[in-house]
Amino acid sequence: CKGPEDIARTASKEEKEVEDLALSYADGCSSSDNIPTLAFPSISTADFQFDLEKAADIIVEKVSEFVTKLGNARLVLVDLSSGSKILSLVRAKAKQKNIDSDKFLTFVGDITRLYSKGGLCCNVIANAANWRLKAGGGGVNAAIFSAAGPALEIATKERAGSLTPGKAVVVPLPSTSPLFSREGVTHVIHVLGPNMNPQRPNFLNNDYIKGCKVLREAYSSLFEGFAFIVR
Ligand code: AR6
Repeated sequence: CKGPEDIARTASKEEKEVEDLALSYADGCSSSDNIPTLAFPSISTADFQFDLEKAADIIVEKVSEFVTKLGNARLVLVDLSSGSKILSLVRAKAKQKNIDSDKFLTFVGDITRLYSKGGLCCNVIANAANWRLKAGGGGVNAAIFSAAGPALEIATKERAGSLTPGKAVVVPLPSTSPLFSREGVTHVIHVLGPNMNPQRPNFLNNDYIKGCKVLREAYSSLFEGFAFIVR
């Protein structure tokens, strides 16, 4: 039968073990691979229903513009399934443009599990956010806020209350977040892309002149935010 002191001792031993484990994950990630890396989803192409061909052209255009400005840093486009149409379109277009495959890659996996499930170290991840910067709602936004825990909601509120389409906000992730301790993520960059879904705010009603302009701005804001962290 354990007395209160024994219980307290056990609890603090367990806490210490959890802390050590967290540190060893973060260390494992940073020591095995310390190349600054941004993992990003394809902005606007699922819930926001943006045309995939047009989005792929813009991703490749913006990646090729920024990849040379980022020193040794890497950009990684992520999607959940190996059958992802956007990943295959972007891969083909990046090959045509001869983009350096050490600096830009595509990766199949959950953006919240890149290190623990895929062995890929990414110190920064991007979120396809909503204009209120609210947790939930589905897609990658729900996955990131849920995996990061309340620490991300608090840190986000400290930085911004809302976003306009085409803009991004860089949020440093507190070390208490499981995304930090387990995956080695130090920053989340929320990005708001153009919306072609009539059920969502800021609906562009198929105006692809405006939509493409906003999507270009969104990727520029995202990559500039990452360049700022890396510098
Ligand atoms: N890991 C990697 N990629 C993912 C994940 C994940 N866990 N989940 C989704 N994707 P979407 P949008 C891919 O719909 O079109 C939200 O509700 C997905 O396959 O998340 O910009 C927000 O609150 C697709 O390729 O973002 C906004 O209201 C990409 O991420 C709205 O949806 C983007 O899909 C934003 O819509």
